[in-house]
Amino acid sequence: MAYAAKDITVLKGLEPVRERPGMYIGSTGPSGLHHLVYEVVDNAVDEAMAGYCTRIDVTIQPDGACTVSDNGRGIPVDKHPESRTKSAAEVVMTTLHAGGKFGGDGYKISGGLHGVGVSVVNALSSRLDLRIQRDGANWEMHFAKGGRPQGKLKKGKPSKKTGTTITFWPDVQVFDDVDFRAQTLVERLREMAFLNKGLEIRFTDKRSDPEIKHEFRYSGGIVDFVKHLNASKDPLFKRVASVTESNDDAEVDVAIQWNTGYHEGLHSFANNIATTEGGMHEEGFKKALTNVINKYGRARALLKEKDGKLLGEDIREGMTAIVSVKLRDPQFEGQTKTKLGNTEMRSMVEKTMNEKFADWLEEHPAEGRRIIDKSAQAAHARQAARQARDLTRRKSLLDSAAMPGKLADCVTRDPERAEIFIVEGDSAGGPAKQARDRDTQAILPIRGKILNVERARIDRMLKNEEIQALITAVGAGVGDDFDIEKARYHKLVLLTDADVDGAHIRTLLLTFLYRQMHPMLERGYVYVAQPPLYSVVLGKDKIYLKDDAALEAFRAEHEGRKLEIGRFKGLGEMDYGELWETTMDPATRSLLRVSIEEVDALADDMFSRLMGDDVDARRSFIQQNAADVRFLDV
Ligand code: 0RA
Repeated sequence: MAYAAKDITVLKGLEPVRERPGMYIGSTGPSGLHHLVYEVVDNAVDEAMAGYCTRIDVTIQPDGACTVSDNGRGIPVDKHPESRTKSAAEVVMTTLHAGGKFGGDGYKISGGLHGVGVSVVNALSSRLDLRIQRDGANWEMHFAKGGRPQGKLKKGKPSKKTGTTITFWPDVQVFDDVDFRAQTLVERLREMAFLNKGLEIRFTDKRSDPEIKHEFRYSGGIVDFVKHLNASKDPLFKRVASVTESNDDAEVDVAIQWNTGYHEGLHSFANNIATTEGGMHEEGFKKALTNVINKYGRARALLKEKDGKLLGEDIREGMTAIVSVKLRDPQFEGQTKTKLGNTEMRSMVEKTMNEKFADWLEEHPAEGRRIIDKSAQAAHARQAARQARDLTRRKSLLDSAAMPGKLADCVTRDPERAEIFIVEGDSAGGPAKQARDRDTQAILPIRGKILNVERARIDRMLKNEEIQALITAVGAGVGDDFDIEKARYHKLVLLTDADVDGAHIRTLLLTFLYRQMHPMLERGYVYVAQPPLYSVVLGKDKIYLKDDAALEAFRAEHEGRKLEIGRFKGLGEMDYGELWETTMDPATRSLLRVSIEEVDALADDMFSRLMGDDVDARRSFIQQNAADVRFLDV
């Protein structure tokens, strides 16, 4: 294969990209593949931010190519000053980092992962078609594998419009897989539209019949973003607080709302890139938010001197906020280069918030009061949790002598072999203690009394004697202090009745474990036992069936035969032999491992409904989900 001399220089220009794609786009997996699209879109967004582009179209073609079209100024088509033979467009498409050099005084602040430019997309494609509308005409240029120009930029028919259209075919020799995932692109494009108020972004996937189409345009920008994030939640008030500031060097945009939940949803961006590791803009935001809320609470006498200061974490509980900054020369730091390092953004965000969010509160006293109330509640819960934690910690200092009286501990001290059964009700605790294998199985009975904790706020759960016994038995602390390496058991088995009360107590315990002993779930140490619901006597044999479905199947199998069916109303009705055989004997039992994803997905909903005031919603939620959670069978 012989290249023309002029192509060789071009190939040299893009050669490093072909050699080490990961350096430029992160990876050659799905993330790198989608990055190609973002790279071209970012260039179009730059045009929008400079005030020249109002619409971007992204289309996945039936053959898998991607087209990105915009109505910006168009890539310059005149001869490039440094190379008299090449058009500026050719240089942009075939030289690394060429893009920015033409911007001049343009506000070039968007930019992909490394701000690498469209030439990288060209380098990693097997073909690329470029169409430009500019200087009164249509222009075209084509590139083959690796960004090799096929001829020069050609002038075509007249055009009154301006813009750039790039179609590229990702190279199968570079990427593990060249199938774009529509959902991935749609989510990023929607985010881009939120972050760039008024910009119209359209997406079409022509691979499917019918085509998938989306159109995003948000006149409210990040205010709409916050509304979108809170759509499935229960907002504390309708309004979204919005604070903005801009000067010649940078722009700050903040939108905040609170919901009745407990999750902190702070999302920050720098130049449209999600800064998941935070950075200076986040620091400035948090510091000012804490300061403004405390001052406001004091000034309005909503907070008492004796209550002490609200902490940032109290204020941010249930908050959904977007902090978006745009600046000329962003410094991305951290493990994944998603932490903003520019110190000037800390002071700019802090100052903006201190002034303008304080103004917002003055203008919205009803909202202000609700924020303070909610934060004060969170502070109260935090203090109660701390007290409970100190209490259990002091108890556990005394080691095994301090183990709760109700605990029938196992003999082994090897956590790998040790199991703890959390058993509902004293009546079942007895048989379980008799049935167990003393060497490896510990029993901790928990009385139904915990059910009376109607609003099972975590702080109240921590005060509960039964819960304290559980914490002490597990021996690894709670919350932020929880140390999984200290856990005394690597199997924690919830053993509850198969009725609504049992489901309730199970949900409460899972809630507690999720919040206060999360690593137990992460490691897969939490299980649900499956005591049978029915026993059937068939001749000399007694058979146990776990639920209605199993009973129906059994009936069908033994049609015509006389079956003596018994139903266990609760664990207490089983004798210890039955309990051992059906539920506890490792050789015959079937345990369900609780999957973290399942609890994760439930968590938000679970907390807001379980912890909320709506008793009916809470009751129906427990009934639906406690029985419904699909645990993994092991
Ligand atoms: C170089 C210089 C200018 C714009 C662009 C590149 C540009 C690149 C892309 C990629 C996709 N869409 C694009 N739109 C524009 C500035 C042009 C000027 O100063 O007139």
